[in-house]
Amino acid sequence: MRAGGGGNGVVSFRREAHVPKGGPDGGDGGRGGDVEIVVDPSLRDLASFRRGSHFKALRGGHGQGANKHGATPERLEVRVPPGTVVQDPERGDRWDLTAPGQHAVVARGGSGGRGNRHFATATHQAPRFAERGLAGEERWLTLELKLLADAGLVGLPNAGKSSLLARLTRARPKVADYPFTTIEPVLGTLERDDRQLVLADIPGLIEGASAGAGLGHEFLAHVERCRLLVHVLDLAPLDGSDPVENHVTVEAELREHGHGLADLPRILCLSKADLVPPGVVEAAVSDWERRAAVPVFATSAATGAGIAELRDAVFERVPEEEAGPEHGEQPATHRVYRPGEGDSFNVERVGPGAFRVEGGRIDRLIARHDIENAEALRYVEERLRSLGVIRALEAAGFTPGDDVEIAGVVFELDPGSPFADRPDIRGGPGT
Ligand SMILES: Nc1nc2c(ncn2[C@@H]2O[C@H](COP(=O)(O)OP(=O)(O)OP(=O)(O)O)[C@@H](O)[C@H]2O)c(=O)[nH]1
Ligand SMILES: [Mg+2]
Repeated sequence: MRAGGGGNGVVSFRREAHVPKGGPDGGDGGRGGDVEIVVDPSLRDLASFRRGSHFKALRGGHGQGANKHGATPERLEVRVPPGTVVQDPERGDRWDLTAPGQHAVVARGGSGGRGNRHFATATHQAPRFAERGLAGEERWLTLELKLLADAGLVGLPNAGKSSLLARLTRARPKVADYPFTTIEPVLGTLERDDRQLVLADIPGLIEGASAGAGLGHEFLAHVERCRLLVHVLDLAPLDGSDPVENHVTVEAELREHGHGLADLPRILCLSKADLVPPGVVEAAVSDWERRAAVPVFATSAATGAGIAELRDAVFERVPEEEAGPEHGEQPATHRVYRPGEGDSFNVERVGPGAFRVEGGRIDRLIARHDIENAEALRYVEERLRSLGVIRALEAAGFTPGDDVEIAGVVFELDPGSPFADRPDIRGGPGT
């Protein structure tokens, strides 16, 4: 994400037929455009970011004569689906964007430079320099989509998860008698008179899913936000595998994945009950109640048996959400980063007759000015003096004419006697 740079201020003088010697009227540059991330509820995935991952806001317009300000462009909006977690791995910033319309400015436009009229003083009425605009903020961000589901269906491939989702909600996920039918998470809404819950069906988990095997790995992240997991266990797997071992496999993957999955409340759902004699189902339910120490339901997506009970249990077990600020307030919490904020600076001697000055404010001062321009350089020297930099340099052994490096620019600094011809500047630090 790159915000726009600020426009430059300009050098201009008034020219009118009846004004023989017009004063400076160079306008200021406009601010660069910000980059803002906005939650768009019509989006479902981050696929568009595969096509393009560079986002650049427009730069601010340059100032013009007759005190005309440069234009400030519109901010660049980058749209993401609800549930996107935006992170800056380098600076550690993190925005959790869950509600439609939530937004966060992730890169600030650079400020515009001031036009020459700002530098006119009583004795220096025709300044021939102006400030340059500052670069916009630039950063790489990681986007991760975590579904916003209240409850998640987890289990081995073919356990009957999608069939349950289709029974419980209006969602119509693909159902088939082979593993990995579901290759992308599917959401459905559980309806009750007073309440709705979102139920997620994720691809089947296999051993090693938490370490990347199968399709389960990247989807386990989707159930991190859930407040309840429904573990779907096939009572009579076609492949003849043992339900007890299958249960262990899935629970182990949830634990391995971390992120609190193992601690989420559980419901165990014994699926495909119609394929097993009723007496066996009853025995299995009480066995599992003892073994797993969680609520157990036997269901059949084919006949509908046990579905209403499962639905009620899900409603009962998903805690009511307390209306956090996250859902009412629109702006996402974010920290604004300003490059080099703070006025402090460091002076360091880097060799004989050579010094380096470091500090955000000092860097910006240099970035703003063309020090090839003698007038601009003199202005910079005055600012360095009033900010206390010259005094600090002198304390470090600097003598006029030595080389000074600031923000990668090396120049001969010769503040000389700057105030000899500038009686308007007096009394700054160091004088
Ligand atoms: N008889 C019967 N068959 C079922 C039932 N539930 C699911 N099935 C069958 O089991 C097979 C797998 O069902 P799915 O719902 O696709 O299973 P899944 O857990 O979503 O599978 P993956 O998406 O591959 O992980 C399909 O052939 C379903 O028709 C049930 O309650 N009774
Ligand atoms: Mg499925």
